[in-house]
Amino acid sequence: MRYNSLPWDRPGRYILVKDRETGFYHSLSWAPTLDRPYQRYECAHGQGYTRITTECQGLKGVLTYFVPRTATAEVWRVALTNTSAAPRTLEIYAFVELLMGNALNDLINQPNDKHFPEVAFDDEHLCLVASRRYWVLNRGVTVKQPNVDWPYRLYFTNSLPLTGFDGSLDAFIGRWRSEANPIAVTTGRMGGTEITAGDPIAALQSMVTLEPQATQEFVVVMALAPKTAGVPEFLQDRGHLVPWSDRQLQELTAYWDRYLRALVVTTPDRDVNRSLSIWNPYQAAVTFEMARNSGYYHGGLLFGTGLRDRFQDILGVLIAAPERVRPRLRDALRYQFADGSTLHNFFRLTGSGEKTNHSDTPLWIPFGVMAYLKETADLDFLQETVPFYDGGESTVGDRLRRALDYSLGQLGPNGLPRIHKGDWNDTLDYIGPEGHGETVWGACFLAYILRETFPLWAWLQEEATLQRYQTAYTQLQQAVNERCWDGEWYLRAFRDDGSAVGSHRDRQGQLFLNAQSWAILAGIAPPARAQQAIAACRERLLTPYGMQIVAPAYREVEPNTGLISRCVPGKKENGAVFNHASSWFVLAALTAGETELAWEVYRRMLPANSAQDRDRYEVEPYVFAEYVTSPEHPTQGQASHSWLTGTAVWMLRIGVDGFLGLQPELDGLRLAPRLPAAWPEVAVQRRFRGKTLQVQIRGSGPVSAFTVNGERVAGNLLRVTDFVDEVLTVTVGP
Ligand code: IFM
Repeated sequence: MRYNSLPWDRPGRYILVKDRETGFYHSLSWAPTLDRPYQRYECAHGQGYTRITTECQGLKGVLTYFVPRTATAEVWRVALTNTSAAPRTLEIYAFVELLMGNALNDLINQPNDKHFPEVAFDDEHLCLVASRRYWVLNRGVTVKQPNVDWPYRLYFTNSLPLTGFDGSLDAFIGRWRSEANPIAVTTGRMGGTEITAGDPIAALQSMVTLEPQATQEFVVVMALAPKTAGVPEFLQDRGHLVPWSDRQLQELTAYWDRYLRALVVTTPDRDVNRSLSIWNPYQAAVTFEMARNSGYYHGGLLFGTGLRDRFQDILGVLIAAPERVRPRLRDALRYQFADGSTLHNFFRLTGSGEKTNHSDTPLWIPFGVMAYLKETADLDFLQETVPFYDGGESTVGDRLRRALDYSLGQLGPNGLPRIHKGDWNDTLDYIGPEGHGETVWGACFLAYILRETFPLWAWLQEEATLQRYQTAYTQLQQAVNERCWDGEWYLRAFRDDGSAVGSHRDRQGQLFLNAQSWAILAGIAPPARAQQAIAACRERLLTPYGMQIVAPAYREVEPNTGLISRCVPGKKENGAVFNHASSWFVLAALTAGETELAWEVYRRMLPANSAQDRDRYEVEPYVFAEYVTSPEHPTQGQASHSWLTGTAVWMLRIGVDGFLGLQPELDGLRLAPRLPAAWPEVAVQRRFRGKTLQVQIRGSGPVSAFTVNGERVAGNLLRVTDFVDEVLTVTVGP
């Protein structure tokens, strides 16, 4: 498969079906034979699979694509039905183009990269086998290359009897043709090509005869295995591939059903239920597993995996799969230096990465570890030893302190963290190149993280540490309130020369959302200022899709602010509805007691609402996208960077911890619902520390008592360890 394959709506993975008598052929997934007279096209996405149903010229195809949980393979499961009145003799072509190379090289030096792929037919196992003899591993443009081959083989087969194959793109497509009319399909003659250089594909031909109303089931499998392992076991017996694939699909579906049972939310709002119980946890899990890898939006070669993203992504799987988080945290902690600083991003294949000095990155360590501890109470984790990136090792508990101390050591002239290369907002990257510029958001974030850890130091009885961090918190609070209040809202930053960013005095970039949200979330903003800041945001930043990240957007470049001002107004960090930031505002509004406003913004952000105009929205309308273009740009409502966004985990947790108020703490689950008026009653099933909680919540407001399996408990903290039952029925409210 070609990286960012061009043209983009040619996804490959085609099954072309040709009527032998008429010579007419079409693809079971529509593309690339877009001009054929289809009577039906339907594409359904489920948890772990995509199913495309087409009807064309008396043939119905149901094509299900999925990746099994336990086999390194991609499966195309097909049911082909003859819906016409006459018997049909059909040629079936399964086709995929293989990249088999280094994505960057493929773009800039394909002729060279073309010397190393090989595709051959395995007569014994009846499959095409592809590999390459030389693996370009560099990330940049260099002639220095390691002397290694690609250690895998790719296998491609069809469960139907095979009548022909091709491994060469040129041979299969032919001259002056395209995927929509390959010469091999048009003539019905496969070339039987094997290649040792050139453009690799895997194409297989089969024949079937179908009586009227008869259905042929078959499966195409593309599998990957280390060269040392040989042909995967499930390919050894092609006769069993169909039942094997059905079992795999059942297991996959069962896996997701199990996974999603960890959280089932029932509110009066169908979109919320569908989001919190299905698509939002699913997106969060996919983000945790895959979305940070290279793909259309994310140049894996360029960015690798971001450390701050890594520590946020865990939030999304903690409820359903906390056991997957501990190893993930351990792994990510390897990118911390002994002085507490961190790489900003890393590359899993090479273990290398970049130290960019974004001011916030180290702080996501205590953020992530605290989230894990609060969910699991697995305090032993703090004693585990993890290596530093620059040699030596120390315990996880120590790593938290180092990250905090490093960040506290970075305070600048106003007592705020120096921004260096940027903060969470990557595009505020030229505010402090000389090392003097400071971040107001960063100060709030640091204060928030410090406060997050207070219960831990108290729990561990580390009085001195607790006091030290409490003092630091108070100092940050003072600095922000004394120096960063602009009259109606908080400033965003100070440049190297001391000038402010995010002031009403500016012509553009006056009001930044994050500084307001986090001043509230950190408990820094006194109530009156919190209300003023919220009012300003509501007045200037609220759009039909959520909150704009900044307004007015930059229309003139400000070299001493950064790339934000080079982004087009209304998109990306320059004034889009940047969903990640918008979600933080929802939490801030909730925290400030503005439940109805929080709900209104949350509701607008749900893909079911923001993606109502599908053709304008353009990306998958069932997951959150990084941003939706704001009214500051003519294409308002257009979204980008679907899947790949921290929004997913925050919207999930704001829904569950925020509105429903099920908040993990070290000693239990705090019950603090903040239901909007439209939800008089809700029910939640949530897994927590090995138990299943079935929570019924009626009404909102402070909880002074609740019942567990009919027993009254005073206060609002559910200590699950106080109960022996595995299922706890919890009732909150009258
Ligand atoms: O915070 C970043 C994130 O890490 C990557 N995407 C953009 C965000 C805002 O700049």
